[in-house]
Amino acid sequence: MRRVLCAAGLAVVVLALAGGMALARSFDCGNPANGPCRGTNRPDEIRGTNGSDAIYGRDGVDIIDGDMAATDGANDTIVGGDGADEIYDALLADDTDTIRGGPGNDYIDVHDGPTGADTVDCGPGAKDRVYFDRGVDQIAANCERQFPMP
Ligand SMILES: [Ca+2]
Ligand SMILES: [Ca+2]
Ligand SMILES: [Ca+2]
Ligand SMILES: [Ca+2]
Repeated sequence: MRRVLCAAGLAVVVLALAGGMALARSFDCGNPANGPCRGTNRPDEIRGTNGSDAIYGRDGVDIIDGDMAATDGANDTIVGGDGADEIYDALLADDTDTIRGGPGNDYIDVHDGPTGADTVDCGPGAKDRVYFDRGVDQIAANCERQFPMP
């Protein structure tokens, strides 16, 4: 009996290790008309569509790209959630995007052209970085490292 319990305990440990080492989930968002595009509580790689996406990375260090094409022109809302996320909405789209980094030191890029005033709120974090269009995009003071681009 003792040996059986021991084997069961080992199996639980192996499963827990496998779960912790799971790779990031990588996926494309579906039709935005079907509702928001949500990641998992682990690291995700999420790609938006040519339409107007609402993307939530949730927990984990996520990589999120709101645009698929340089001629997008649709307005995205992206929320990184917890974790040091990388958020891109910068494919020369000239659209008006709303980005919220959430907790963690996020990297946010909304440098996409002279029209379309993007709004960025980096949320908690001591070293949030944002690259943006100088004099066009609205960047909150909680983005500690601001890089205005010409
Ligand atoms: Ca996630
Ligand atoms: Ca996240
Ligand atoms: Ca911009
Ligand atoms: Ca942040």
